[in-house]
Amino acid sequence: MNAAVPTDAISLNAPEWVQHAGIKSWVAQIAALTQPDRIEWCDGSQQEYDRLCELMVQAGTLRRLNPAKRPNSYLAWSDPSDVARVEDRTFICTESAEDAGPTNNWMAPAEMRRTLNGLFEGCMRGRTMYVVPFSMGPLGSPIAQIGVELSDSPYVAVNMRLMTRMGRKVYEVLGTDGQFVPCVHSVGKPLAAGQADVPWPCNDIKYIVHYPETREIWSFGSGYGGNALLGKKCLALRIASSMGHEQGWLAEHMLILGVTSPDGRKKHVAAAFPSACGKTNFAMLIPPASLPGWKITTVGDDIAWIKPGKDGRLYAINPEAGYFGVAPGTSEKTNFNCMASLRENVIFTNVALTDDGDVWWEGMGPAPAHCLDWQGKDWTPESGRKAAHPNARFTVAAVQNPAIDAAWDDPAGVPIDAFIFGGRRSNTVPLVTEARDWIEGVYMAATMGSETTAAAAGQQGVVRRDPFAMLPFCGYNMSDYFAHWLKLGRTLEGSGAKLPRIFCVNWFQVDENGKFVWPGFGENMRVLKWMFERLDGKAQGQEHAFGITPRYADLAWNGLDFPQERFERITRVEAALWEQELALHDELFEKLDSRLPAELRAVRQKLAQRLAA
Ligand code: O2Y
Ligand code: MN
Repeated sequence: MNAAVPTDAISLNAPEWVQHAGIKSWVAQIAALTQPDRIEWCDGSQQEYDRLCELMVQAGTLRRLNPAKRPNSYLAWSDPSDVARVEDRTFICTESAEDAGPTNNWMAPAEMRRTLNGLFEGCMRGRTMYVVPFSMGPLGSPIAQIGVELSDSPYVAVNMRLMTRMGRKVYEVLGTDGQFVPCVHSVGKPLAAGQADVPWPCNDIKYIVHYPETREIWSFGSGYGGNALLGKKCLALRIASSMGHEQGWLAEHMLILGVTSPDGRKKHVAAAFPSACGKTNFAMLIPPASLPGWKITTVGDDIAWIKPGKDGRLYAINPEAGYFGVAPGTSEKTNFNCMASLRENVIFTNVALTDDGDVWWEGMGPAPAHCLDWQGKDWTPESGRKAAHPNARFTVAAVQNPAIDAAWDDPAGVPIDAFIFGGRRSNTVPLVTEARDWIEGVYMAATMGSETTAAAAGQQGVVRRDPFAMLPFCGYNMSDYFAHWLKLGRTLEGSGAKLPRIFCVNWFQVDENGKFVWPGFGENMRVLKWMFERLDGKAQGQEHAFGITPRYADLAWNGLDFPQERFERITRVEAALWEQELALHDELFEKLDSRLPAELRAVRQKLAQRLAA
């Protein structure tokens, strides 16, 4: 980190280890527009991290947690208006609106640039601009991409160090002219001379903007999560999905798991779930003791970049290096490995602060008699409100996960044997279904949906279609995205490669009392075991209109009292419900009509015929 620069003439003051002329001139150009008081070139060191955290403690942005309880950890409370990703303020700016597609907010690039130029002009006054170089994926991996984020938020700089491979070594990979994705971020709250700052600066006006054609990201007004840590949803999904479309690979909203059987054989699965479907729990699953010898290891918890290898198989890397997970609901019972990851070196955002200087959230364990809630207000169990914000988060380095996969950082990635797609559905969708072929699997993923959590209370929630769990994250036309998946399948199959199998799961069917029927969590290993054995050609299943589902006898039940009648309830395909479901698929297809691949319409017709039969 280099020294302060005079405010009257913004000096670049680039350190000698930055030899990339393109980055230097871009930084100078953005500094001229945004007019920060100083520029700091982040080196990614521990000293820099500690210094920035201390700076934020002094500013009131972070609180240091009790080191005896939670060593080297901090708590941030955001502005109450800045607590989540803002999908309605997220834009894909392509020259043609049709290339962004009907599921994205679109604006013409020139018009958006005019708007943003106005907003960014002078927006960093009184602040420091941090230059944050990062690699998405192992440094130097042929699958990795490099980004540089310019941000006036030190919270962003320290979170990026946990979430990505960040710092000086990135410039070694870039050399003097390597390619990078420029990312510009401002909290949008300039300070006049002498004006006091607030703990969490942000702006009511928010724009999260992507230009896939020129591969740029601009974000204004929010300091939170996916709006501000631009390597994650913005680069690793929206921009990368568009790159993958052009170049023949996939950027997916998927966790990646290693599954090892008792005889030591290992397979890898990538799984897509919309938010609030227990993705982190699945990524860190601990098999029940009654299934001895089975082991799950985590390659990634949220995003997968997947490329065909020379052998025709698909190889996946986790482009991230940390987890930005939801805290509420996480406990040693629901996710032991996650809680173990959070013992030290964590940044918590919007959880409650206990009287002994530790953190607490709903679902973590017994409530404290008193604490400060996520807005700093006194809280007791009688308060009648949540102590932690429902979207409260932790940021932690992936290496702290005791179940991290040995190959999680392998530049070559891991070979994918199966894809899993899941949603939260109180009825209709069986516990697990295997697609009969790639096209049917793409149809399952394209039509997946998730209900609002009201379903857990016994009512049918509203189903929101979330194709491939990518609805908020696809950087181009969703119909083109389906076509890209279909084309990839054709190409790989044409080359004689064995395609990964595709499965659809639903852990969330409820009974007449609104209670979940399936126990979930570690017991999901029983479903994974069936998939593993299907891949080996060993397990059986029963074909129905939608695909292939295990019968009761096809799953292992040792150690779990789960009566056959309950199993049948969550695996049957009810024609009446499926007719309604198909009508909902039609609504999605109508929306995506103009470029929707014909193959998907054909699967829909076949499904209807099978139901009628
Ligand atoms: O609310 C946010 O800004 C974070 S959203 C998020 C964070 C980590 C992993 N997944 C998600 C998501 O919305 O899918
Ligand atoms: Mn996610």
